Amino acid sequence: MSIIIKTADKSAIRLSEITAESDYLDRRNFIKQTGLFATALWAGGSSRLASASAADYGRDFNHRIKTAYGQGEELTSYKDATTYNNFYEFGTSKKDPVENAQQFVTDPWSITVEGEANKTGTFHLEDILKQAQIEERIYRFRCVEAWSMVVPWVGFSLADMLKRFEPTSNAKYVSFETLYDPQRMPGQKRRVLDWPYKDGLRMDEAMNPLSFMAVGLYGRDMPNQNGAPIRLVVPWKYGFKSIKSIVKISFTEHEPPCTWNRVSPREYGFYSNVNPDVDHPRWSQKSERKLGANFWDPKTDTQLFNGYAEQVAHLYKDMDLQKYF
Ligand SMILES: Nc1nc2c(c(=O)[nH]1)N[C@H]1C(S)=C(S)[C@@H](COP(=O)(O)O)O[C@H]1N2
Ligand SMILES: [Mo]
Repeated sequence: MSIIIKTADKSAIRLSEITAESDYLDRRNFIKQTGLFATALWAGGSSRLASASAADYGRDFNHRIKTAYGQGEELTSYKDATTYNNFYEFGTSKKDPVENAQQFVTDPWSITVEGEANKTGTFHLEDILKQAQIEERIYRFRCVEAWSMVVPWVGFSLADMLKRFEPTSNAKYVSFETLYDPQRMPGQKRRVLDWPYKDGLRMDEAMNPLSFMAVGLYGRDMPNQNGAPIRLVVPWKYGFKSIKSIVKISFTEHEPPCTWNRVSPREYGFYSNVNPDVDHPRWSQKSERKLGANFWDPKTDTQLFNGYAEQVAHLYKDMDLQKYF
């Protein structure tokens, strides 16, 4: 049994060992059988990961902090979350990224920070990681295409990282860019999107405690097809806001250009908060299909802000959600 440390703010526990995928499954069954979501109960397990990928990469997620986020959620299987992907840099069909991204080399990796901040420059990912408090957060994730999943992400608070760059008072937005390198990202040889992929947030959205920089999932290094080595995860917004393989962060005074918003502003708003009452012009957003569900299973109701209203509704209290969608 591992040592359990409870912290005051979010009843976090420190795992002394990597939890293998099988442990997640056990845990899920355990939760199902007992109906208990209590933190301490699922911290155990002594198995090691069969794959040494995290270690190969020089990463150590053994000491990631377990958080209370998503307790009681039924996790999507590792297989579904890593074989059904949107990552147009590696092809436009759901099966393309897992097939085409395997040779993608993400070490070394650096991120350039520019714009309205005191500490701009280019930073090695490993240095950013050294300063980060690595956590695990189980989040729901809802794609604008009306499928969804539940994933245990490994990473750190976006706000904690952004604060270190000391944004100035002019920084009203923050934007992110994916790598542009058609040799390494073969999907970029075709102009299916205006590369590089870009997306951004209002500063107060970025500083919300839910906003997360993910470097792994299921206790493992981020698979290439899921956005290695580092991606954004904004769980109350449609999935396309959660930009992958980030190489640039810019602090700006004005709303930054976002790839899908530029493709079709009436279909993909800048905000793109999950909202069952604002349909996509071509389909309903009232319900979603969970990855791994059978085709005969009933659809799941979509929740306002993907179920995170308590944490984020205040950000939009003076806004018309139909207009600023
Ligand atoms: N750079 C980049 N980031 C991206 C995408 C993309 O095509 N390119 N697709 C987005 C979309 S539409 C979704 S739903 C999620 C999918 O993440 P996943 O493959 O980990 O499920 O990534 C988002 N981030
Ligand atoms: Mo998506």
